Amino acid sequence: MRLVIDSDVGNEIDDFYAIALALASPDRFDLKGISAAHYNNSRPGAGPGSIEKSAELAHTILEAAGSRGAVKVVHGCPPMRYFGHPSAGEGAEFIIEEARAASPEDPLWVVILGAATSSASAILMDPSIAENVRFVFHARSDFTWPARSVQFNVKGDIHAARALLASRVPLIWFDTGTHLTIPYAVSREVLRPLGRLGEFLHDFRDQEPWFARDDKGFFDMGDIAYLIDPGICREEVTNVPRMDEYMYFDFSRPNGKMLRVFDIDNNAAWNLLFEKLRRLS
Ligand SMILES: [Ca+2]
Repeated sequence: MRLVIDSDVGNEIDDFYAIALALASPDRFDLKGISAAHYNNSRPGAGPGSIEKSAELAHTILEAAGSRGAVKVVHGCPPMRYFGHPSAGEGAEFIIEEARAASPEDPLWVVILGAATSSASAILMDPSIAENVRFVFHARSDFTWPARSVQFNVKGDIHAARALLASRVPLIWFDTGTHLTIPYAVSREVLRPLGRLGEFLHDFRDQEPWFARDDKGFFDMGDIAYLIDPGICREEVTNVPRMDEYMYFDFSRPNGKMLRVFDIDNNAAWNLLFEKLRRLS
């Protein structure tokens, strides 16, 4: 399947695991590129420099996978300022270009693992791409669903998340909480020996103490694992809510239906990663 990953990879370790799983699955994905997304928190590199930071780390994981140059990295768009108005930039243009090259029978899947700015801007700039595109939005909010979202990616660009929910693009709301974890000792024993990429993924846990914790969630890997084997997740069909500027959902005027993925089998997801890396190494 045609795939673009829209990722704030500069922010977190789990985006690395998601991108690695996609890179290790050429039998499943035709990875067209990575759009480097902004993020905003108190971590170094956040804010105005975050798009550049995400782009830099996207190149780092491509290098570790031996795919540098083979997969395009584009700079995502800065946060939207007004609801309904796109934020122009390379990320949106790239998604439009790839969507135009796709078709309803062979659509472009865009997996959004950070704020949804580039993806939402693409659909606002050219609504005609809607039938050629599918969005998977990592919008984890399992404690507050269906009342509201309090999720980092949603908060990162509320205008953009609202635009996704209001669009005609088929949407998967990916909401599996903190289920994906792997103890440090297990990733050292099982993941690290799996080639250069496995070694990189494990060793990156040493960059920050909380990456190395046994209960660290590797949230974003779930979205890619789901696209490889939906059978390892549980999902439901739900109405698409509107969302207000305070991130509260409103189901009174639904915008069609969407899939909400709300559970993932932890061991099955890790085994998928190990199996793919084993084949590469
Ligand atoms: Ca992310």
